[in-house]
Amino acid sequence: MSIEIPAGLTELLQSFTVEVLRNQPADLLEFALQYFTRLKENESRGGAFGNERNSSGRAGKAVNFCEEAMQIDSENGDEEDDDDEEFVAPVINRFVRRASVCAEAFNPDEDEEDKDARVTHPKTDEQRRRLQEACKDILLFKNLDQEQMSQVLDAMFDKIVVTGEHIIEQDDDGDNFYVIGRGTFDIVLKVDGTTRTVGSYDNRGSFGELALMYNTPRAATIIATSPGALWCLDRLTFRRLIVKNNAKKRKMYEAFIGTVPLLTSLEESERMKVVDVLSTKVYDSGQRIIAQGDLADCFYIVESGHVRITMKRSKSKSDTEEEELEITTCSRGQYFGELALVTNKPRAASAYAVDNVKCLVIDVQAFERLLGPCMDIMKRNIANYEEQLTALFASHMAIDEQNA
Ligand code: 1OR
Ligand code: 1OR
Repeated sequence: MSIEIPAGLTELLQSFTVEVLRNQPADLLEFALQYFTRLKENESRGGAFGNERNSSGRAGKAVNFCEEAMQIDSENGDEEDDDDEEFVAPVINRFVRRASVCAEAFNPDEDEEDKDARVTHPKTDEQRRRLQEACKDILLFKNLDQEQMSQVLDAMFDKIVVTGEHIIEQDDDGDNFYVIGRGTFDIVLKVDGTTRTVGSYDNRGSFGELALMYNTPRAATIIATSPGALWCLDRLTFRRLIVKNNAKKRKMYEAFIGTVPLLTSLEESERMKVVDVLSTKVYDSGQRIIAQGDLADCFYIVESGHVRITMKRSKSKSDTEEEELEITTCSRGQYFGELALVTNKPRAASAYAVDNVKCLVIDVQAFERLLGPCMDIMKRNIANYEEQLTALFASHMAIDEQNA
């Protein structure tokens, strides 16, 4: 005897299960009641089942289950007009890690704010101050306007971690984006069965953006190597604010990034990933951008203006007094600040804004992750620096001797 499975049962249970995993409701029965009531309401409005999308096997937005990976720059205009049918989960507990999730529906061109989607975790003044301090150098937040930034700060919640704790496990689905409040963390990569530590964070920075931005499994494992504290931003808020901003950023920088000589060896899609992680910084004429001898954590491309690179050297062989020699100037499309990241040494030179300067800034982890294909060009230039350094110092020495 064969038992016939009613049409739609699998999809119905699947979508419900996804919503349960997504929301981790405290009262499952109550959640189920609300979920199926909303579903029925949608159906009577023609929104849920029996529509073209679902009959073709693709989940519709009306029940908010497993959407296909979002193309940030895609032409997903077909989803624009069914917003009022979107299912809003009744119970949301964002402190709970979700076991497995699928991509939330999101249209970056949508200007309409979904006020119901806002999440607020109350904080004391002291907590908010610490959070602001932790977030002030996070590149992904730099392009947000004041209102967006304040929504991000409202939505963040803290998490205390212990030594050895795995914050993120490679290949898992993404739940949160993390900003480091304090503590040290290793970045561990598993490739072909071998596990190795490829980098670390030391009391600053952020991680966990990739899975949320591109709907991919976690690209690395992050392990706490000391007791620490993290600020977490839930997936939905991250996508609503950061990914939306990235769509705008892509439009803004697409043309310029295509003209940067260093990046010509990257595919178009790789260049767009660079745009996703970059932030911009402006400097007034005379302002120092890099100080020789400092530890390095980012890389710069000049978008406008001129940057003077200088190097210190002793005034004479016996003298302890130093002077700054101008060694080169970078202009639009040129880069600097790669040397310390490639050699893992302190900054070899200083950089100053000559006029009003705007730079694209990329942090060290994104530099390592995305600019591998450009490494040959950079290494060739670094070999040139060494030759030029010897020549420059020799010529100054000759001038000094003539003057003596
Ligand atoms: P995620 O959501 O994929 C793991 O979760 C996180 O580790 C990832 O986001 C990044 O925020 C962070 N490769 C992959 N992920 C990295 C890397 C990385 N560095 C930090 N993450 N690197 C390339 C290794 C070949 C750079 C290592 C320094
Ligand atoms: P960084 O991370 O060390 C300072 O920070 C940056 O100045 C450095 O990376 C380079 O991007 C940039 N020698 C050393 N650094 C240089 C040089 C340079 N030119 C630019 N930078 N030269 C040799 C010294 C005479 C090149 C002279 C043309």
